[in-house]
Amino acid sequence: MDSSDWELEELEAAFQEKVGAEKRIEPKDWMPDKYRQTLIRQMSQHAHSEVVGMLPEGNWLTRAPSLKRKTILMAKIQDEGGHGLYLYSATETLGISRDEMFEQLHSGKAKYSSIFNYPTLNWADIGAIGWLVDGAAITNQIALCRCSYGPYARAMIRICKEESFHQRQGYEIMMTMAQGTEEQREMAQDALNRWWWPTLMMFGPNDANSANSAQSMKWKIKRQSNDDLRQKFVDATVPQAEFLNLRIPDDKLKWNEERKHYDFGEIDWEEFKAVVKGNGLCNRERLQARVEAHDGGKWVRDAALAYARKKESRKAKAA
Ligand code: BYC
Repeated sequence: MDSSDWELEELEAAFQEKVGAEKRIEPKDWMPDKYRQTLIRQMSQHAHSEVVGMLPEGNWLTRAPSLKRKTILMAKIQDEGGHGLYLYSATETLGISRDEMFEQLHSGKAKYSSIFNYPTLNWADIGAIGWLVDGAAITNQIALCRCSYGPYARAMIRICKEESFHQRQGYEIMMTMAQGTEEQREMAQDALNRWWWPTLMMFGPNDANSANSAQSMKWKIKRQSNDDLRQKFVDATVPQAEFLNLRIPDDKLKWNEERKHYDFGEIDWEEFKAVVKGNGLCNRERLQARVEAHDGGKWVRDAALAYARKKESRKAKAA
């Protein structure tokens, strides 16, 4: 072992001690390369999920059932775009450029949440996304508010506040439909049937198969395991479904008095893997929409850059 190895070991030990003492890591602090890479991976994927996540809901903007519903949905979608922007900015503090992140998304190298590869077929799907998808996102993101990396943790605090409004608006749509006509109730049930299992997949593979969890927990990037968060979500959501008088599509779902948790059935991991690999119902459509939006926006970026350069050169001349 030469002196640089010693030095690295000492730096790593000091880093782990700092993390263990619940001190936040900030962009200019020393960090192990793998910590940086893990954060870039997770945070950029999270940012992409927010931005791709605008697409399934955008599908219903022109067909929202009232002006009130349309304005609420528009505000929610804009919030998701904003979340993407905070997260891209927070990820840039780790030394990757936004262009590189977009390149990774557009080439299919970077992942985004599997959930956004499912279609939104009826208006109740917008309720189900708010209730279930945002509900699952909050469950996961509350834990991330205590992430060891400062910029990520701070972004999460604001995002969680906005997500909780999204979750409530989704639940309110479900309640309206569940208490509406028989046809509306059936639409709400149909949406729950289609979104339940994909929502459970959002939390990622079971702990035993989660490649990144052990190290991410040690570094306090992740504070709770995939399975613990999934269980938390199920426990919180079952009574909400009961209140709506809707049935969760799982015959194995049952309260376990001993564990004080709901038992639930096995996720179809083959479906999860297929969706993550790019073979879900909407993967191609989603990526194509993002690439077209990026290409179509080039003139706006060029114009903004030309304006900024002109302003700079005027300033320099005046000085
Ligand atoms: N989909 O070792 P694991 C929102 C990948 S959007 C796709 O457990 P990790 C909203 C995982 O990346 C909120 N891929 O990974 C927006 C890994 O592959 P790589 C989205 C998944 O990172 C609009 C591999 O599987 N939230 O709120 O320790 C409208 C092994 O997994 C998925 C976030 O992004 C998946 N579901 O844990 C409405 C939260 N699950 O990267 C709402 C931030 C796993 O090694 N992310 N994979 O090639 C996280 O908390 C963690 O990354 C995860 C996975 C819990 C998702």
